[in-house]
Amino acid sequence: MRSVKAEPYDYRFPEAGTALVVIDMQRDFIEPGGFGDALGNDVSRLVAIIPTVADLIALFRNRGLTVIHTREAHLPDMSDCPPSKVARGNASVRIGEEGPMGRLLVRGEPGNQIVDALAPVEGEWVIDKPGKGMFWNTGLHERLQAEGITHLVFAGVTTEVCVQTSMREANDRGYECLLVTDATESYFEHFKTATIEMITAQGGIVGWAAPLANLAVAFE
Ligand code: C5J
Repeated sequence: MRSVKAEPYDYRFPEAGTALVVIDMQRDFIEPGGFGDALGNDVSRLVAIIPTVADLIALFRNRGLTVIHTREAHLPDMSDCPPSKVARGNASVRIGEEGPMGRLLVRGEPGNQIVDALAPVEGEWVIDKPGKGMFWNTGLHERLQAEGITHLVFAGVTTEVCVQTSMREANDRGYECLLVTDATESYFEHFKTATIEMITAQGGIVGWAAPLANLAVAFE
Protein backbone atom coordinates (compact mmCIF):
# COMPACT_ATOMS: atom_id res chain seq x y z
CA MET A 1 0.00 0.00 0.00
CA ARG A 2 1.13 3.54 -0.74
CA SER A 3 0.14 6.46 1.44
CA VAL A 4 -0.64 10.11 0.58
CA LYS A 5 -0.69 12.94 3.09
CA ALA A 6 -4.28 14.07 2.63
CA GLU A 7 -7.33 15.57 4.32
CA PRO A 8 -8.88 14.45 6.59
CA TYR A 9 -6.13 11.85 7.13
CA ASP A 10 -3.65 9.83 5.06
CA TYR A 11 -5.11 8.14 1.95
CA ARG A 12 -3.78 4.62 1.44
CA PHE A 13 -3.99 2.93 -1.95
CA PRO A 14 -2.78 -0.23 -3.65
CA GLU A 15 -0.97 0.89 -6.81
CA ALA A 16 -2.28 -1.92 -9.03
CA GLY A 17 -5.89 -1.38 -7.90
CA THR A 18 -5.93 2.38 -8.44
CA ALA A 19 -7.10 4.33 -11.50
CA LEU A 20 -6.98 8.02 -12.36
CA VAL A 21 -10.29 9.55 -13.47
CA VAL A 22 -10.06 12.84 -15.37
CA ILE A 23 -13.54 14.30 -15.57
CA ASP A 24 -14.73 16.25 -18.63
CA MET A 25 -11.57 18.15 -19.62
CA GLN A 26 -13.31 18.73 -22.95
CA ARG A 27 -13.41 21.83 -25.10
CA ASP A 28 -17.14 22.27 -24.32
CA PHE A 29 -16.24 23.40 -20.80
CA ILE A 30 -12.76 24.84 -21.18
CA GLU A 31 -12.68 26.84 -24.40
CA PRO A 32 -14.54 29.99 -25.44
CA GLY A 33 -17.53 29.06 -27.60
CA GLY A 34 -18.34 25.93 -25.59
CA PHE A 35 -21.21 25.04 -23.29
CA GLY A 36 -19.60 26.60 -20.20
CA ASP A 37 -19.11 29.85 -22.07
CA ALA A 38 -22.67 29.71 -23.46
CA LEU A 39 -23.92 29.61 -19.86
CA GLY A 40 -22.10 32.88 -19.18
CA ASN A 41 -19.07 31.47 -17.35
CA ASP A 42 -15.49 32.76 -17.48
CA VAL A 43 -13.53 29.71 -18.67
CA SER A 44 -10.08 31.07 -17.72
CA ARG A 45 -10.13 29.47 -14.26
CA LEU A 46 -10.48 26.05 -15.91
CA VAL A 47 -7.76 26.68 -18.51
CA ALA A 48 -5.32 27.37 -15.66
CA ILE A 49 -5.33 23.79 -14.32
CA ILE A 50 -4.40 22.14 -17.64
CA PRO A 51 -0.63 21.92 -16.84
CA THR A 52 -1.31 20.35 -13.42
CA VAL A 53 -3.75 17.83 -14.90
CA ALA A 54 -1.14 17.00 -17.55
CA ASP A 55 1.46 16.33 -14.82
CA LEU A 56 -1.03 14.13 -12.95
CA ILE A 57 -1.82 12.12 -16.08
CA ALA A 58 1.91 11.70 -16.72
CA LEU A 59 2.38 10.35 -13.20
CA PHE A 60 -0.13 7.56 -13.86
CA ARG A 61 0.87 7.02 -17.50
CA ASN A 62 4.54 6.61 -16.66
CA ARG A 63 3.71 3.90 -14.15
CA GLY A 64 1.42 2.06 -16.58
CA LEU A 65 -1.64 2.63 -14.37
CA THR A 66 -5.19 2.92 -15.66
CA VAL A 67 -6.13 6.39 -16.89
CA ILE A 68 -9.81 7.15 -17.53
CA HIS A 69 -11.05 10.24 -19.36
CA THR A 70 -14.74 11.13 -19.26
CA ARG A 71 -16.69 13.44 -21.53
CA GLU A 72 -20.17 14.78 -20.93
CA ALA A 73 -21.62 13.67 -24.25
CA HIS A 74 -24.99 12.89 -25.77
CA LEU A 75 -25.92 10.76 -28.74
CA PRO A 76 -26.47 12.78 -31.95
CA ASP A 77 -30.21 11.94 -31.85
CA MET A 78 -30.30 13.24 -28.24
CA SER A 79 -32.23 10.14 -27.12
CA ASP A 80 -30.08 10.03 -23.96
CA CYS A 81 -30.70 13.67 -23.06
CA PRO A 82 -33.81 14.46 -21.03
CA PRO A 83 -35.73 17.51 -22.30
CA SER A 84 -35.40 19.00 -18.81
CA LYS A 85 -31.62 19.16 -19.27
CA VAL A 86 -31.94 20.98 -22.60
CA ALA A 87 -34.45 23.44 -21.18
CA ARG A 88 -32.46 24.23 -18.03
CA GLY A 89 -30.59 27.51 -17.69
CA ASN A 90 -30.35 30.53 -19.88
CA ALA A 91 -27.69 29.44 -22.34
CA SER A 92 -27.09 31.53 -25.45
CA VAL A 93 -26.74 28.19 -27.30
CA ARG A 94 -28.44 25.09 -25.86
CA ILE A 95 -27.28 21.47 -25.61
CA GLY A 96 -27.58 19.85 -29.05
CA GLU A 97 -27.57 23.19 -30.88
CA GLU A 98 -24.84 24.33 -33.24
CA GLY A 99 -22.13 26.48 -31.67
CA PRO A 100 -18.73 27.66 -32.89
CA MET A 101 -17.27 24.18 -32.13
CA GLY A 102 -20.21 22.14 -33.44
CA ARG A 103 -23.25 20.87 -31.57
CA LEU A 104 -22.89 21.42 -27.82
CA LEU A 105 -22.23 18.30 -25.69
CA VAL A 106 -22.82 15.96 -28.64
CA ARG A 107 -20.58 12.97 -29.29
CA GLY A 108 -18.11 13.33 -32.12
CA GLU A 109 -18.36 17.11 -32.38
CA PRO A 110 -15.13 19.17 -32.24
CA GLY A 111 -16.18 20.80 -28.97
CA ASN A 112 -16.78 17.40 -27.36
CA GLN A 113 -13.11 16.39 -27.63
CA ILE A 114 -10.67 16.43 -24.73
CA VAL A 115 -8.41 19.50 -24.97
CA ASP A 116 -5.29 18.83 -27.06
CA ALA A 117 -2.86 19.12 -24.12
CA LEU A 118 -4.60 16.25 -22.30
CA ALA A 119 -5.57 14.07 -25.26
CA PRO A 120 -5.98 10.39 -24.36
CA VAL A 121 -3.34 8.01 -25.68
CA GLU A 122 -3.76 4.44 -26.89
CA GLY A 123 -5.03 2.12 -24.16
CA GLU A 124 -6.59 4.83 -21.99
CA TRP A 125 -10.31 4.59 -21.34
CA VAL A 126 -12.62 7.26 -22.79
CA ILE A 127 -16.08 7.21 -21.24
CA ASP A 128 -18.93 9.18 -22.81
CA LYS A 129 -21.41 9.92 -20.06
CA PRO A 130 -24.84 11.45 -20.66
CA GLY A 131 -25.17 12.43 -17.00
CA LYS A 132 -23.19 14.60 -14.64
CA GLY A 133 -22.09 11.43 -12.84
CA MET A 134 -19.82 8.91 -14.55
CA PHE A 135 -21.76 5.75 -13.70
CA TRP A 136 -25.23 6.40 -15.10
CA ASN A 137 -25.69 4.70 -18.49
CA THR A 138 -21.95 4.04 -19.01
CA GLY A 139 -21.20 0.49 -17.78
CA LEU A 140 -18.13 1.87 -16.02
CA HIS A 141 -18.71 0.13 -12.67
CA GLU A 142 -18.68 -3.30 -14.31
CA ARG A 143 -15.52 -2.45 -16.24
CA LEU A 144 -13.73 -1.22 -13.11
CA GLN A 145 -14.76 -4.33 -11.22
CA ALA A 146 -13.50 -6.55 -14.03
CA GLU A 147 -10.11 -4.82 -13.79
CA GLY A 148 -9.97 -5.11 -9.98
CA ILE A 149 -9.96 -1.35 -9.47
CA THR A 150 -10.90 -0.42 -5.90
CA HIS A 151 -9.38 3.07 -5.55
CA LEU A 152 -10.06 6.13 -7.73
CA VAL A 153 -8.08 9.36 -7.93
CA PHE A 154 -10.17 12.25 -9.30
CA ALA A 155 -9.33 15.38 -11.30
CA GLY A 156 -11.14 17.56 -13.84
CA VAL A 157 -14.07 19.93 -14.09
CA THR A 158 -16.21 21.20 -12.66
CA THR A 159 -15.44 20.44 -9.04
CA GLU A 160 -18.96 20.84 -7.69
CA VAL A 161 -20.88 19.39 -10.64
CA CYS A 162 -19.46 16.43 -12.59
CA VAL A 163 -16.44 15.77 -10.36
CA GLN A 164 -18.39 15.82 -7.13
CA THR A 165 -21.33 13.85 -8.58
CA SER A 166 -18.97 11.16 -9.93
CA MET A 167 -17.04 10.97 -6.67
CA ARG A 168 -20.22 10.59 -4.63
CA GLU A 169 -21.48 7.90 -7.00
CA ALA A 170 -18.13 6.11 -6.69
CA ASN A 171 -18.20 6.37 -2.90
CA ASP A 172 -21.65 4.77 -2.81
CA ARG A 173 -20.33 1.89 -4.95
CA GLY A 174 -17.52 1.19 -2.49
CA TYR A 175 -14.55 2.89 -4.17
CA GLU A 176 -12.01 4.70 -1.98
CA CYS A 177 -11.68 8.14 -3.60
CA LEU A 178 -9.08 10.90 -3.55
CA LEU A 179 -9.63 14.33 -5.11
CA VAL A 180 -6.48 16.10 -6.37
CA THR A 181 -7.19 19.65 -5.26
CA ASP A 182 -5.02 21.55 -7.73
CA ALA A 183 -6.11 19.39 -10.67
CA THR A 184 -9.79 20.27 -10.37
CA GLU A 185 -11.54 23.60 -10.87
CA SER A 186 -14.86 25.37 -10.84
CA TYR A 187 -16.07 28.52 -12.57
CA PHE A 188 -16.78 29.70 -9.00
CA GLU A 189 -13.91 29.70 -6.50
CA HIS A 190 -16.17 29.37 -3.45
CA PHE A 191 -17.90 26.30 -4.93
CA LYS A 192 -14.54 24.54 -5.26
CA THR A 193 -13.61 25.39 -1.69
CA ALA A 194 -16.99 24.28 -0.38
CA THR A 195 -16.92 21.02 -2.33
CA ILE A 196 -13.53 20.03 -0.93
CA GLU A 197 -14.82 20.82 2.57
CA MET A 198 -17.99 18.76 2.00
CA ILE A 199 -16.08 15.77 0.66
CA THR A 200 -13.57 15.63 3.49
CA ALA A 201 -15.86 16.64 6.37
CA GLN A 202 -17.07 14.19 9.00
CA GLY A 203 -14.00 12.00 8.73
CA GLY A 204 -14.02 11.90 4.91
CA ILE A 205 -17.69 11.21 4.35
CA VAL A 206 -17.15 11.13 0.57
CA GLY A 207 -13.37 10.71 0.44
CA TRP A 208 -9.99 12.36 0.73
CA ALA A 209 -8.33 15.46 -0.81
CA ALA A 210 -4.66 16.29 -1.44
CA PRO A 211 -2.57 18.39 -3.85
CA LEU A 212 -0.62 16.73 -6.67
CA ALA A 213 2.71 17.25 -4.89
CA ASN A 214 1.59 14.96 -2.05
CA LEU A 215 0.51 12.27 -4.50
CA ALA A 216 3.83 12.52 -6.36
CA VAL A 217 5.71 11.94 -3.10
CA ALA A 218 3.62 8.85 -2.44
CA PHE A 219 4.78 7.35 -5.76
CA GLU A 220 8.50 7.89 -5.04
C1 C5J B 1 -21.31 20.82 -16.01
C2 C5J B 1 -19.44 19.34 -15.69
N1 C5J B 1 -20.86 21.73 -15.15
N2 C5J B 1 -18.58 18.61 -16.37
N3 C5J B 1 -20.59 19.71 -16.33
O1 C5J B 1 -22.38 20.97 -16.55
O2 C5J B 1 -19.20 19.68 -14.55
